[in-house]
Amino acid sequence: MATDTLISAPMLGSKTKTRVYKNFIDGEWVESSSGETFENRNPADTRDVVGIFQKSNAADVNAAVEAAKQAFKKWRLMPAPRRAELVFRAAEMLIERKEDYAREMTREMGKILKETRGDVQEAIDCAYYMAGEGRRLFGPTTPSELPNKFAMAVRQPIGVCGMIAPWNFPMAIPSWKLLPAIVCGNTCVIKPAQDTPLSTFNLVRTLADAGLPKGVINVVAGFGPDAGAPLVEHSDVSAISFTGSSAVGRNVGMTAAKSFKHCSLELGGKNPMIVLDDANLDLAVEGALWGGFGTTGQRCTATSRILVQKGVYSEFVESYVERAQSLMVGNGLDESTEMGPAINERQLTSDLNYVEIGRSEGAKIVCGGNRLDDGEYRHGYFMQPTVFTDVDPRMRIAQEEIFGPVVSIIPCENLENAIEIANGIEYGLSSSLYTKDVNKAFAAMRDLYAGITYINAPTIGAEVHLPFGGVKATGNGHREGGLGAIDFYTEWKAIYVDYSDRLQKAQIDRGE
Ligand code: UN1
Repeated sequence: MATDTLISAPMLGSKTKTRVYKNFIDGEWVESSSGETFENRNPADTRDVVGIFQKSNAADVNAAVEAAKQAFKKWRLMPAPRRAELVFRAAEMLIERKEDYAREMTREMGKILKETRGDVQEAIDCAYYMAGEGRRLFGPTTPSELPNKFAMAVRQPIGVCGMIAPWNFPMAIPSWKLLPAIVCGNTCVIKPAQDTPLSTFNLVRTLADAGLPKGVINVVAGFGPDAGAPLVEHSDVSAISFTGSSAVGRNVGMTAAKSFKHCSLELGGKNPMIVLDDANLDLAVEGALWGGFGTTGQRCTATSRILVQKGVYSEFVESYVERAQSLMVGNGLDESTEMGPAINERQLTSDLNYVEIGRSEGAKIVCGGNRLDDGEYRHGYFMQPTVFTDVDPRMRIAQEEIFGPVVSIIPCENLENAIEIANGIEYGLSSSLYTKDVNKAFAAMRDLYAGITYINAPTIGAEVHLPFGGVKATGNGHREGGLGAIDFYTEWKAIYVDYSDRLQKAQIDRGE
């Protein structure tokens, strides 16, 4: 099956070939109905065109949903363990393709190779985990209140699921959505982020190579208003899973509500790390660097606020800044690079704008703050790792999700004060505490109002078999990962089997 074609395009100053990737609908690779396409460029070097993708619209989405609707008729009847075997096979194939896919992901997304290998690994982990779920999908059997009557609840698939994925985890997050959905017997239409469609294509191509029947997963590339909105509005789509900003998530949720679609929203974060006086300070500094500048700060779970107790404040700031200043920024394909570029010009402009906001609010900038645009940097969206200190928790840089390498350090008095600051934001995704005091750790585990809490580890690093998601403006009560995903992609059906051979009336026939 031909999955893509090559065309000649100017790249890196010479005539080289650029791949054209088509949409994947009903098992075929097809062009957008409008014939329009868009380019996917490398954010570390915008001369590098990673691929050309289809600019899809409502007609393409309609075709994809129709294919998924037809495929659902058979797929829902395939035994779940058989569906899961296919996902297991895909996991094995992803292991073989891991390095190639990681390199392509670094080219399209910018994050460093170590991290893109981790991103593919997360899809592999998810595939193994969900493959196992295919032999569970447990539901309860429970006694009936009536004699000679059997009661149980079974999980049933929902139908066609629409997915809108973000660019920061271009294979892992699509895997969190697609794999539980198909193991549960649903069929899917996914719109990858316009900045990173290739990694979703690589995941779906692998599933197709592992034997996925046509129409079970369909991919339409494109932009939110043209391709995402028609998916959310489509009357044949029964569930929507969206990861992105809280502003867009609110609209997705409101639109989905009109047709009573199941809707899972995974939105913003402003994740605090608390460092107490008794913490292992070296460990906290290393964790805060990884949490703050890993993925160039472009994780929903990024450690964007560090709340440091006064007794260790100066010492922490000094060594954190020293380490942040020496981080190697550059092209993620170079193994020595520690931090890659921003995803695109708009994100970089927004990051730099937050630097100005922080300055104008009176926070002290102690590291970075500038765009890097000389030499090799001039073709990409690079900026320095940036640290603000003496940040007041009410400042915008301490309240709003920046999604870039800009970290705010906030002094705090004690654990109680730190937890109050940590919780004093509109989001509630991840949180972390560094301490050696087990009593304080348990109090924080109880009192940090967030979907995830780490002790002596930064705010990033979630594993696929645990619930992932958050409270307040971070989401709408659903979880990805673990059993939360199985819950989202199934409907409960209660089944009663009466073998008494007479009419028994629940709540009425009590044998009294
Ligand atoms: C995200 O933060 O956008 O927990 C997803 C982590 C990764 C997934 C992050 N496993 O850091």
